[in-house]
Amino acid sequence: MKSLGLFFLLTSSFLLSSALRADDGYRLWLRYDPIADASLRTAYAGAFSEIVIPENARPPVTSARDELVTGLRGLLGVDLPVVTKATRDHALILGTPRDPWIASVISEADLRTASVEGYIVRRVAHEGGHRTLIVANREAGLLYGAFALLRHLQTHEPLDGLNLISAPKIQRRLLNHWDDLNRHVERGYAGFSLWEWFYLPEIRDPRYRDYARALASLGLNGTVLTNVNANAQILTAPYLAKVAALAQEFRPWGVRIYLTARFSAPIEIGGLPTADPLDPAVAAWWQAKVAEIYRAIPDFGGFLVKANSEGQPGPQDYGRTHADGANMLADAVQPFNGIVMWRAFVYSPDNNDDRVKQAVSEFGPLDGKFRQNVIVQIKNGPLDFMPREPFSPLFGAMPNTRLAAELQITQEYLGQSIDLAYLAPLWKEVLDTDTYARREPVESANGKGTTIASIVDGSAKLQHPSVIAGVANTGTDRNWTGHLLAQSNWYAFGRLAWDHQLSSEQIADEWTRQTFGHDATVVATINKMLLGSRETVVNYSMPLGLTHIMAEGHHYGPGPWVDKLGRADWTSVYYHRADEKGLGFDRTATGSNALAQYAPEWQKLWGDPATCPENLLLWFHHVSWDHPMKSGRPLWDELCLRYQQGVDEVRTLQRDWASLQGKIDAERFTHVQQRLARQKKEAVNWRDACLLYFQQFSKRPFPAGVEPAAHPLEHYQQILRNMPGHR
Ligand code: BDP
Repeated sequence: MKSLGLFFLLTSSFLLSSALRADDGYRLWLRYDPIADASLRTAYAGAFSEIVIPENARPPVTSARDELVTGLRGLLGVDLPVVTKATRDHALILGTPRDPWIASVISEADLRTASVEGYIVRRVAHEGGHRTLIVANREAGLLYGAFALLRHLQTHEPLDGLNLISAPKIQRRLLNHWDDLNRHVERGYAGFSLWEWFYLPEIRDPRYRDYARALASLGLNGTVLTNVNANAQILTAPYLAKVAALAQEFRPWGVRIYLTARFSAPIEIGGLPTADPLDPAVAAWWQAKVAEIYRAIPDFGGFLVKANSEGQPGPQDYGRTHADGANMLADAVQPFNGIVMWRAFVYSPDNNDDRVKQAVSEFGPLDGKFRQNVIVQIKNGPLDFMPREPFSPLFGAMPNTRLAAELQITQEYLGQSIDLAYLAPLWKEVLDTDTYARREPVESANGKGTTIASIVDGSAKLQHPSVIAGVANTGTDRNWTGHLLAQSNWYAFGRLAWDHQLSSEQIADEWTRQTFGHDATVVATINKMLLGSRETVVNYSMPLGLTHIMAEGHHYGPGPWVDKLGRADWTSVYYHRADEKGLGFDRTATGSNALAQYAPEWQKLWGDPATCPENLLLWFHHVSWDHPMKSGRPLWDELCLRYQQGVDEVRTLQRDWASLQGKIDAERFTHVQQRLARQKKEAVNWRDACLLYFQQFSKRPFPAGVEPAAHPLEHYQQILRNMPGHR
């Protein structure tokens, strides 16, 4: 009895200590630690006896095999033999309908649903026992199916009745890295660039493989390696050899490489006197360059281009249009099935109109003028990845053009790698929004149901290729994303890129379980923290539709006083327009009339301060400090209380996290705890700085319930001025 007791004591303390082992977060959501629930582990283990793969399997099928072997060994403690013919009951079989037995058990309808890249993961009865099948029409689907099965096990879902059928809704699911060739990451907060250009092509960090695995686990199938503020050197032969080495590392995981193209490259590295897209010598230079790229990287995906935006060169330098520039590049990559993603993030130096209108004014008239392999890539909002913006009206303004959504995973304006902001709710808010955009050819009197997601995935317009891009939050930090919990944003972007109908809740729950295990309190607490976190950041930084009032340059912390910069629309005062009468930017007909760029349904709702949702009120309206809010309070009081609410919510986040002490390994616990403490400090800074600043105009006292600022306004202006800026 005694020894049995000791045995239990030892095993349970072993399990406990292994669950709480220090963890640096490197493994992301692909941890594959032993399933702690012994009966579940035994049940799962009994369900798999061997892994069957097609004969002469090549990557990515061999990658799927390796991942399954590793994953099942870790989770279940079993070492499964890999064979090419099923020899026993409970085989796990990877196959395509080219195998007649697979074709006989999977219906054509299911195969159609699985489409080009999707999968069917199903448990079927077979000769009195069971088999688990991972079936796909093409090899990449087997890889995604393998990851789907591992996710199923890692989230402790039942095997009985297992039947997952899934296909990506968007064809090109890409990360965009804003990585410079000197390894600085623009707006990167997780260390240096992962790409070791100096060491490549010979020396290849094993991390490249783990990066590609992580992408594949989410179904991401491409990556743009370089910054949109591009450097032409990447297109020179020595760099292309390095890019080819990375392509070799990523290819087994179904990840294709794309590059940014600097429009003036023909001058800078080609020795031409011009980069005019209509000059035949320029077009010929690009054609030769593209042929050279495809010789080195046969599955090269294409180019991403930022042109005539924030000082970048572009076709307008030669009096040509965005379409002229994009089409010239598109013609060069077309013979290789390449694409050009042409960014619509433009606001011209000589245009004094409201900045948020400028993309529509520049791109709207070009609708229908782009080649079929050009995709115009649009940020979710018309300004710039703010904590909250309305959707970009450009999504509704180009019915005859392929449009991609660009989302920002890195938290440039949401507290970088210090603040917690789970972004799935922000992205869902955009993707699920109905643009009411009229379709071409007009299918119905109004365009009801034309959501951003349906435009991006091509279903609204039946236009392909479809593209979604996320500006990456990865870097050389051991945990990849700087803030450990920001891994959830990489995860969420990938999952939504695959299936934008997944809910923020489901994605959070999957991520939490795979990253932190299954303790009910841990899961419920972290899910709750994630789900409310974006709104919390909005509350203490830019509530009620305020926007772009952050500190200049590094964009961290408050700066509502920022004025007098190189251009008016880089300042804060341009956006908040605080004066003695009130606050906010009038974008109705009495103001900039940016509202007119939206469908009538939106104009009606947003155009009237009485119906405009309060979370966008100050985006569309300049309202008086006494404007009555839904709560019955005047605007000033409501504003103050929102900032206070943001601070209070961060305190709740701290308390929630503190309640998990002892339930999470000390390393990860402390990592998050420290960041939340810093976030609390920053939230207080935001509240105090913004309220003291706006109080100069409102001339009203803080309402009851708002804590007094500890310092005068100058103090906050000073600390932020002296901030070292982010690395
Ligand atoms: C802004 C960033 C800047 C980027 C620019 C862009 O501050 O670093 O270069 O967007 O997207 O958000 O081109």
